[in-house]
Amino acid sequence: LEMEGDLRRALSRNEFVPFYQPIVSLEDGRTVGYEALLRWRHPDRGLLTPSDFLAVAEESGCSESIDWQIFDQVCAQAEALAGTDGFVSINVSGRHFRSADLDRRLLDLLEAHKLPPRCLRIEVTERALLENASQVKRILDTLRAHGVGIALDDFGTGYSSLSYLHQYPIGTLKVDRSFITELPREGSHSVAVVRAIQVLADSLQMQVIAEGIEEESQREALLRIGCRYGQGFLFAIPRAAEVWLQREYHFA
Ligand code: G
Ligand code: G
Ligand code: MN
Ligand code: NA
Repeated sequence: LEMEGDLRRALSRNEFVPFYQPIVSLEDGRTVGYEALLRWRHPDRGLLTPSDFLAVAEESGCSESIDWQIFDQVCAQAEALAGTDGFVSINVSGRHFRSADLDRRLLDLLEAHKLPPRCLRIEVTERALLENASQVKRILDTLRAHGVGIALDDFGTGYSSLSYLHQYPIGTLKVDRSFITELPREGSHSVAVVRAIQVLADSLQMQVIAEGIEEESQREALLRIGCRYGQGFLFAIPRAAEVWLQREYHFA
């Protein structure tokens, strides 16, 4: 309850900011895009991550306001970060899809910032796709038709009914970090799962991004499987926009 008051105060003081984690080409370390990740610059407690406050924010009904504060800042920064052919992705939780006008609100925000839609990608979880499926599909179809990219987040962790994938305008599968962790062990369950996801994505002409890459051996295992993109502490932790705008990084 005390935190709830803090959250409202933080909203009014714009203490919620997006940090950005580079998404890189696994072959040469070139940055191809960024994932925006919510952070709270708390005046006393320092930099907080979603696990420190998101549950309370959701219970108290202010998580959507926090997200819109993030989306607004991302739309202001995304064109500079994206450059000529990159993108910035935002995490859009299932709750937002309960609003029938989510597509309109996001498109209005792009318009307000004069952000080219190709610069923006939205990450949706499998769970969000399955709740309220017809409304989610309509919203995603509209966004896609305007040029916004759609990625399926935490892929492989639950709900994977492969049959529904082609019904949505999904361009990217993000392989959940739990599969990357035990990747280097040849013959492991995870190698089989990631290989299967890659084959599926290739046949549906989707891009695959591996999440949570921490070791060089994982990068190598992914390249052997044919996965070309990833993100993780091996390359870079999430940092403020200014850091990435100062110079171009190559994480080879
Ligand atoms: O580093 P990390 O702790 O940033 O993120 C933890 C979780 O918070 C992830 O599951 C991620 O999807 C979620 N998350 C990151 N950014 C946002 C955001 O802007 N809004 C919401 N609702 N969740 C986010
Ligand atoms: O659920 P989602 O995929 O949106 O959240 C991404 C989360 O993964 C964020 O919390 C981010 O900080 C975290 N993350 C990014 N790279 C790594 C990594 O290499 N290792 C671990 N353990 N977490 C990571
Ligand atoms: Mn994500
Ligand atoms: Na994820």
